Amino acid sequence: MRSAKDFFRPLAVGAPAPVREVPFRPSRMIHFFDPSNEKMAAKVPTIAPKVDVLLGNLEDAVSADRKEAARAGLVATAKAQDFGDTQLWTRINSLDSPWALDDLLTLVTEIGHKLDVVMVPKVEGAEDIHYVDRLLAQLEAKAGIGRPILVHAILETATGVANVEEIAGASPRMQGISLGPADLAASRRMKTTRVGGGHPGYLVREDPKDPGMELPRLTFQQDLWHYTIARMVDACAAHGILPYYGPFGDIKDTTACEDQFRNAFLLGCVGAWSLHPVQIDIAKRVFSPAPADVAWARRVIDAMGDGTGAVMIDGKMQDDATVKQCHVVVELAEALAARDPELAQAYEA
Ligand code: 1VU
Ligand code: MG
Repeated sequence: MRSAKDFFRPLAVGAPAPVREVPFRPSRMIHFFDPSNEKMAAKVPTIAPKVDVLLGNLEDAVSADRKEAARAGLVATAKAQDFGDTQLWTRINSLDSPWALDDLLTLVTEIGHKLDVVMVPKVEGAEDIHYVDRLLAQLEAKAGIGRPILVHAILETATGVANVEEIAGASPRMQGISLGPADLAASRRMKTTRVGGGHPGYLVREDPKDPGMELPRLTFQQDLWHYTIARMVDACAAHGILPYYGPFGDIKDTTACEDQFRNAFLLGCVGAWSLHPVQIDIAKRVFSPAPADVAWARRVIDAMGDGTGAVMIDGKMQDDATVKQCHVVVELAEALAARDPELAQAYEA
């Protein structure tokens, strides 16, 4: 293991110095598109200004015979488009595939100066991040890239979940982690066939009201993903990186998508993936704090003065701990407002 003193040294001669803190840039929705799909790629100029992150997906959902077309399509799209302050990410193929190495070689040398983050699927442990970390440093040096490309891991195997803390802290390049519920369900041998969301069979039933009478008993659907999201959020918070909910596959069920995204937001996630244009506004709505919550948080901060002691506001006790929660809400609102004039107005009203 390298010394802690070396953690912030570049891993290749001529590579940029690693970041010491993950820059917080709004990333409420990571919008996936398939660069080998001409119809989708043609929509990039209109979609890019509406999303915080645009991601050219090279992995699952791109068929094996389209992998090279997707890689070339992403290079062409990135070269043709000025993304303004929208981030450009890519999801490379998994490290056990024959495509991952060429994905990195091509993308970093051709469009590395425009790429903000490389999302790595099926990460199982720190060794996967170390492999990508060293390669990125070599390629950044070769291509003369002046700032480090960050790395985002998808948590989608049981082994990855077991090692989530070491993954989160594996490199100063680590930007964040997304939950990948579909691959994770398969890896765990869960009996679902969905992409995220609940399942009607995963429930708790109320006790019999009157044993022997067979009166109907209420049931409550439970959240299949609570444990993993909470674990991922803790690992990310402990290492100063950002947690995300991943994909919600029932595109037509916009209500359940919003619920899933909101659960993740409330638990600490900063964004989710949008797989279809209809999910962009859902993520934007959910991952931006409500104006009423921002106004309340500001009221608490004002009333708390130096942030210590206890006061009562509208019958609710406020103290050093509630004011910290309010700072989380206000800091997020201010970061989002700096990028989104509509939100800036809503938060000032
Ligand atoms: O109106 P038009 O025909 O011109 O365009 C369609 C369609 O092309 C377009 N569209 C998109 N544009 C940009 N980005 C997208 N992600 C996107 N999705 C669709 O919108 C118009 C309306 O589309 P539609 O409602 O007719 O939907 P389709 O049947 O065309 O496409 C639906 C799917 C789900 C297949 C499509 O949205 C898609 O492929 N999305 C991305 C899927 C993906 O990236 N999956 C991998 C991440 S999830 C994972 O790894 C674990 C499960
Ligand atoms: Mg996956």
